[in-house]
Amino acid sequence: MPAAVQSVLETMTSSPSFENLLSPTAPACLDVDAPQSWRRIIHVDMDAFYASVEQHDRPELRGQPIAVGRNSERGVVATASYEARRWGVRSAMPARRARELCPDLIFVPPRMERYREISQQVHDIFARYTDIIEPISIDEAFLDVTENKIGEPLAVNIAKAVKADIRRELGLTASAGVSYNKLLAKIASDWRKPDGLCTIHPTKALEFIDRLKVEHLWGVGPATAARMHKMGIQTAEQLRRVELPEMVRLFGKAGWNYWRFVRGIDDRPVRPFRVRKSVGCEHTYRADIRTPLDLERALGDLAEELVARAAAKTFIALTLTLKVRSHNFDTVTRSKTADRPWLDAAQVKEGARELLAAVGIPKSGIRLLGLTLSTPLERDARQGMLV
Ligand code: TTP
Ligand code: MG
Ligand code: MG
Repeated sequence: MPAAVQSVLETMTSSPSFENLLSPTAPACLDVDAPQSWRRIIHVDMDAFYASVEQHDRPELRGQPIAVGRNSERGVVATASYEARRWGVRSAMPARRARELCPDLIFVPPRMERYREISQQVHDIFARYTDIIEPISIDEAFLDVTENKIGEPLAVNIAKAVKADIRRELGLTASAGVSYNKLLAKIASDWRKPDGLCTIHPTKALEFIDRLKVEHLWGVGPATAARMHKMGIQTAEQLRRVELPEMVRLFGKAGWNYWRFVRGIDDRPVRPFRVRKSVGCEHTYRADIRTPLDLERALGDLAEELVARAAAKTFIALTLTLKVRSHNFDTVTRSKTADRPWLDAAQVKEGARELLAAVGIPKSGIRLLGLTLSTPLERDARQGMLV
């Protein structure tokens, strides 16, 4: 990091008065057209996520250069521990190249289910502080804590509390960025990794932005960055000198965003995605179920209903739970987690039959049957995998 940027950051993060400026009455110096009330946004991203989970679960891997991925000819590194990064090992690198860079590299096969489980636990920690949580991937999310559940006015204190909970309860580290918009919170979380906490003060935002390289800006990929470099533009400050009509002419709609970003303006809201944990249905029968034929029919109907409800909510999950209440009100549940999701009624019915066989059919008759799906696949996981 250039010394100048470092010094700006030091000033920002050590400024005790910063958080008090995050108030609706703070001067709206950044958006001249639409004065904004400062929001308090935190971006949290887990450090070397898959690798850290492996090192946590397997103490013998701690302090070692590890790569999560398959050590095969066509294998690719999903992520590397910070020890391996010192050797230049990076995400998306072919395993063969990683082995060349770091001959002692230890490859660990991925365990997606475990990472999803931890991801959910991290999410549960966020939810102690706010319901406005926008998951971005398996290991990161935005939190809007302008209003929060613990009535804490200082966003940085919430970021500290989240990091401390993650460390204490999960034995993992996360980095957090705090600012008044998503763009800056995201850049800030990346700034001091691992175990970082960086705050970007609204009144220092432009000073901070000026020193960013254009590739740090949201939406500027390698191709756009290369175009900007050709035009002699390396930093956000240089990009700020390009007038709006020219920016739009050059980069279309994205140009409008760049024009705003380099002025510290980003009013995209944190869009909460309520994580549904289960979908279920149950039925109390007017007459107790006593015959195998009635039981077959009841299970079939319930399975159909469950699949339809889950489909309506676009809910996809791995665990099926059966609930059985007998005539004399004894209630038993049994679950089964499959390695592929429960998607069709025949499959659900078959699973329910197996669970019922494990529970045993109550001799007094069945008063109630219920089926529930849980252990959801996360959003991105369903589009090919969260990451
Ligand atoms: P990142 O948050 O990008 O990376 P990271 O958590 O491993 O490391 P950092 O400390 O820099 O945040 O991605 C989260 C997880 O997503 C990562 O642990 C593994 C997975 N992943 C891939 O499988 N392939 C990829 O190309 C990347 C970038 C990530
Ligand atoms: Mg990460
Ligand atoms: Mg991430």
